[in-house]
This record gives sequence, structure tokens and C-alpha cells, in this order.
Amino acid sequence: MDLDAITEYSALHPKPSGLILQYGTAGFRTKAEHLDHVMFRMGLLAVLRSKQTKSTIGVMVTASHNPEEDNGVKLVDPLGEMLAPSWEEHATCLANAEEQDMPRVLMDISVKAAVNLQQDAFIVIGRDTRPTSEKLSQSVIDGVTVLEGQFHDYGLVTTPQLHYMVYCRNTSGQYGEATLEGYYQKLSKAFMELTKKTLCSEDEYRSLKVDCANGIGALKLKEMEHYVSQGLSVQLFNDGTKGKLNHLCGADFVKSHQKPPQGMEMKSNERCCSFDGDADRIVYHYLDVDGHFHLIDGDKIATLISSFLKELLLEIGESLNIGVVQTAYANGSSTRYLEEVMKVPVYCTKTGVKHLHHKAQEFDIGVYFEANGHGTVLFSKAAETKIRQLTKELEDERRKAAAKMLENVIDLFNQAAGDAISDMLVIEAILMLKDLSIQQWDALYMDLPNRQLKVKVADRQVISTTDAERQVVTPPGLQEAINDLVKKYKLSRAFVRPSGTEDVVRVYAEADSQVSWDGSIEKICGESLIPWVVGVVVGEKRKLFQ
Ligand code: 16G
Ligand code: MG
Repeated sequence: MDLDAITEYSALHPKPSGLILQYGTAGFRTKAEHLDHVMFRMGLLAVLRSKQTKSTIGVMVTASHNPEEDNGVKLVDPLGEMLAPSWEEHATCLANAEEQDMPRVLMDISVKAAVNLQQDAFIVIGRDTRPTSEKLSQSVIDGVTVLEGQFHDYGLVTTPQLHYMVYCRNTSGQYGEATLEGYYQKLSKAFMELTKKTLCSEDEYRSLKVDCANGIGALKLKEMEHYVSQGLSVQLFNDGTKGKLNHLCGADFVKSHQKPPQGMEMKSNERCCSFDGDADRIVYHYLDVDGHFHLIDGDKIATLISSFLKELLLEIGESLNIGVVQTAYANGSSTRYLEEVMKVPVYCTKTGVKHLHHKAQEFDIGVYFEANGHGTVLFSKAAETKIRQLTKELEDERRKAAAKMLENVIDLFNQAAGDAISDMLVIEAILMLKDLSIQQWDALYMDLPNRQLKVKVADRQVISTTDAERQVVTPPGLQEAINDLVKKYKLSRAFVRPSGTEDVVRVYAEADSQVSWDGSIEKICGESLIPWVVGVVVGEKRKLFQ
């Protein structure tokens, strides 16, 4: 390691003194002007990680659904997964080291992680469409080159496309070809095969309106459009030509405001969906004949997909196990529907894709979705091999056709990360195959009315939780108070957790609509829970729970 060169180059990417950032659930994320040194250092760290794992590592420059002024960076591990937790700590240490200490901290990491510095390193880099992303990704490249790592810059790609590239490169192309062309070919082939015998041929099913959040999803969908145009016609809105990234549009806006995105013409009963700024999240929505807005979130997406998969397995006659993984934000109605009607086991993990992804790997088929639209389906290697084998061996035509469908579903899902484009194609295929309208899909179950609020606090760590964030441990008394409250309302549930991405505490509550829903939820959140949390976190010893 040439420490002089590192010191010299680092001076070109100086750290604002005293700035402390943390590698959180979504990597580093903050105002773009504070990130130049972080990018350079993540270039350095990616090289160490690549040497240690003897694999290609990804670096994605994006701040997803955050405002345009923000930016961020995430490292992608060898199988397209999120960075391992011990390396998240290394990332935090390296990003926060003061200028003069940085080379030493870098050396310490390489010693602690037993990195063989002689090993070659290869890094792939991608970025979203933010005005600051190009320059910041250049700083990543500076970090990679000063440590003599090799790299390939994919330029503008969605986050899941970069995860896909990493996965392809580390499986010697077995997963697919590590190019955008390879990605489009793989997905479109699976989609066209899957939908070639659809029940319905009407135009209504073939056209979909997509709100692209004025982000990278628009560029990539435009590139992909002609590959699938025979099966699906997409009409793009908020494609970045006019509006601001994520402003009043995109999956995060639609989900958190439960409102249609601006800039999209929606006629009643038309099927619409929204991506987030880096296209790793998707939610569907429509306006009914009375002009009411209906949101179809990650929970309902998971339900549609798992019922389809279960039917295919029944048809094939194979007993592969399916598990659905959710977080505490999953609407209680979805969990009940999955467990009681569909008889599928449901598991709850902490918020953040890495936790769900990890849990989903325990099943033959692991379906995971956060309510906010992050998610995918993972197939174990054994299940995949079995299914591919069945497509060749089965003689019964119906069973064989079902196995082939399942094979195409495997290819259509992005196994490395939740992917709005891939999820959208799976959903569209299922709706066509099952001849389901968006209203019929929506009617699978009724969401329990819910409220999600955030409380700005000085120190969010005052609240700590357990049981996949569903129970509060500290401060003492809060969980008991929540228990007392929810007892009063039918099917009610509430929890409080510190955010992993902002200095806020999040409060969630849901309850049965029959109990005059505005009254009950507002009471739980507005009158009792929020003031209590605020009271605790600002240090006031107010107990508003009497
Ligand atoms: C990040 C996570 C997302 C999670 C959200 C929660 C990834 C790629 N993204 O955006 O999954 O829902 O954080 O934010 O893991 P919070 O902790 O502020 O509620
Ligand atoms: Mg995102």
C-alpha cells in the first residue's frame, strides 16, 4: 500500500473536520456537498473488500428516494448482497477518520480483516441521475485507482442493475451476462416465455402507466421497452425531462402520502405503478370510479406473488417450502391473509432489505417484501436445480408447463436485490396469466387503516427495541403504555422504533376500521403515543397515558 500516494490523493478529497457519518441501512446518505471524501474512501474500502473476498465488489452512488440535493453510496458484496455488517463498521471508521489518521485507519482495517494486499481487486461502479452523482462517482474511481484496483464504470444504472452485474461477474456469467444488454435479454426472454399463453389478449392488460420519480428508472425502462413491447406497453410519466427527482412523485411519495403522484394522468380503473429514485422499489395504484385512490403496496405484491407460486407448486406436485418475510410495517390484514387463508408461514425481521434478504435465504422459495415496495423472491440453489430438472423430466403436459413457468419466474426475478423493473414484469405476467384486474387484486383483503408518523428528536437512540422492532425495551414504561393502549381497540397494533436513516423516531399504529377508524388511530398516535414519545425523548417526565 503506497501510503504517500494515498495521503496525497486524499488531500484532494478532504474531509470536513468534525463531520461524523454512519454507514446505515442504506449506506451513507446525506447532503451531496458533504460526501466527496466519503466517496474517495469508499473507493479505497471497496478495493480492500475485493482483495479480501477475491471477488468483484460494487459501489453504487445514489440516495434512492431522498431529495435531489442529497446523495449517498452503498457497497455491494460478492453475490449482489448488501455489505456484511463487520464491513459496515469498517466503512464508518474510515469515513470518519480525520484527514491525518485516514491512511492508518485504512491499514488497521486491512490488518483486522486479514486482507492480502497482493491480491488483485476489481470494482464495478454505477450511479443514479442526480446532478452530483457523476462527479461523486469519479471520486470513487480516484479511490479505487490509488490503491491500484481495476474497475468498470457502468455509468447510469439502477441500483438493482448494479447488484445484478456484481452477481453475474462473481458467478462466471452463470447468472447472466454482466452487461445492460444481458440484463434486458434475460428478463425479457423470461417475461415473453411466461406470458406467451396468457388467457387475455385485451389491450387493457397490456398497457401500464409508470411513474418513474424523475429518476434512473425512466432511462432504463426506455432502453428496455422494445424488448417487451409485444407483451406489454408501458407509458412513462415523470421521466426526468421536466420535474425534479422524487419531488411529489415516486414510490416513496405515493406510499407515505397515500396519494397519486403529480404529473401522471390517471383515468379510473387504470393500472398504474410508481418506482422510487433508484428503481429498487415499486408500488401499484389506481383511481376507482368514484375517484378514490387505492394503493397496492409491497404487502399486496407479496400476497399476489406467493399465491401464484403456491398454485404452480401444487400443479407441479412438488413440496418445496415457501416462506414470506415481512417487517413490522406489514399491514396486519396481509399477515392474517397469508397465514390464515393462504396457509403460508410468515416471518418478521427488522426493517432494512438486508435483514429480509437474509431470512428469505432459509427457504426453498423465500418471498420478501417491505410494505414500502422493496422486495424480491429468492430460490435456493437446490430448488432451482430441481425445477430446471423437472422441466426436462416431467411427462405430464400440465405439470411440465407449470415447471416451465416456474423456471421463467426464477429468471425474471432479480435474485441479487429487489428490483422495480423485474418485479413489475413478474406482476404484469401474473395479472395477465390469471386474468386479474387491478381491482380484483386489490380486493384480496382490506388493509387495516394505519398511520405512520415521525417525531424529530435530539437522540433517537433513547428508544431501543427487540422482537424485530415490535417491542420497546427502553425507555422503561413505554411498552406497557403501548400495550394498555392497543388493548382498547380491535385488531390494533402499535410500535415505536428509531429510524435507521434519519434523526427521528418512527411511530406506527393500525386498528380495525369498524371502530371509527379516524378516531382510534388518531387517538393512539396523536393523543397518546406521539406526545409520550416526544415527552420521553426531550427528557420531559410527562406521562400522557392516563
Ligand atoms: C432504507 C432501507 C429500506 C428501509 C428504510 C427504513 C435498504 C436498501 N433500504 O431505505 O429497506 O425500509 O431504510 O428507513 O435497505 P428507516 O429506518 O428510516 O425507517
Ligand atoms: Mg431505493
